Amino acid sequence: MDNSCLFCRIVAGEIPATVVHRTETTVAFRDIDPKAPTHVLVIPVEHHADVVALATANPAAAADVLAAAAAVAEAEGLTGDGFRVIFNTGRNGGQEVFHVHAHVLGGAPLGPMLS
Ligand code: IU
Repeated sequence: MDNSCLFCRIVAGEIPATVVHRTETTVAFRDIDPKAPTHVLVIPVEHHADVVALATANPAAAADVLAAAAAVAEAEGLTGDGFRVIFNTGRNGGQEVFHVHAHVLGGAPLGPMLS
């Protein structure tokens, strides 16, 4: 755990979040500033800055994040009409929190990716 990392502190229960799914290796919680009717962040318990660092250091944990994202989409009723999973990565990718997270977005048509 990195004490200076907001998402590590959410995992530890030190900062409140609306957790919707949890496994031994992942936590999923609602984004505080939702960009779609459903907007959930899925993170690994283990701290890695971004998806490249995660996939390099612990590919099994990366797979766990994807499985958790799919489980969240199913639980939120998104799989019928579809949804979007995004890993913003680095400065050009618009990443603001440097504990890797998958955005799971859905509940309405999201439009083209780059609009
Ligand atoms: P990004 O991919 O790093 O840009 O996304 C960070 C997300 O984390 C963004 O959608 C924020 O609204 C969200 N978030 C949050 O859910 N809880 C927080 O305490 C903070 C950011 I700070």
